[in-house]
Amino acid sequence: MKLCFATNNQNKLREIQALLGDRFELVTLADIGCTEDIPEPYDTIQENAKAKSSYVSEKYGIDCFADDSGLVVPSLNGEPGVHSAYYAGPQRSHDDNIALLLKNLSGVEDRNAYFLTVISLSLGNTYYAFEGRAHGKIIDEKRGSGGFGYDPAFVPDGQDRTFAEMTLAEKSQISHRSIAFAALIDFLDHH
Ligand code: ITT
Repeated sequence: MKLCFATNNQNKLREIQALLGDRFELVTLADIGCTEDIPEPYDTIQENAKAKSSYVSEKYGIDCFADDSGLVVPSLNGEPGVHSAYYAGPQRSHDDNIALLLKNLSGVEDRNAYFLTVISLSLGNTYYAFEGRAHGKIIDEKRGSGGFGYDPAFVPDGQDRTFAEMTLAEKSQISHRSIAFAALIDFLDHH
């Protein structure tokens, strides 16, 4: 089945490709000639995922799925949330974002956090949504060099290593993105 995965993020593409195997023929935004920035104007991860999939399916006439993710820290009123990629500014630096997160959490007792992934699937004229969450804690230092984003500061529940100290395969067994994509794949298998 041919589907567009609306992303330019190579980290995500690697993760999803590892999960999907060859069950689906994925084409990327570059493959369909979509080089413009897709607007993500909303205040929620859910709405932005849908905005991306609807933009691609309507403009390029192809079935498509788009994901949007973020780190939610309840003791920071849900921040960085929808702003995760550019929490510390438009330079979108993972190091700057983690530094700001650790600064904002210094002295804060409640270190609970979760990663949230929402996938919006546009199939024919219908939209479907799938969610995955990975709960854990933000530690007060960075550990590990794998992964991306906030991984070096996030220890998932039941683990003693950060996501950045795990291999891609280990992270993929428990990650928010894997859970959301498992739901997407299950849906597609039965559709
Ligand atoms: P797109 O171009 O595909 O939107 P992105 O980098 O904005 O790529 P996401 O929307 O999935 O990626 O995630 C937004 C931010 O949330 C991302 O830049 C990271 O800071 C953070 N994030 C998401 N998933 C993460 C993960 O698995 N590990 C660490 N940080 C993550």
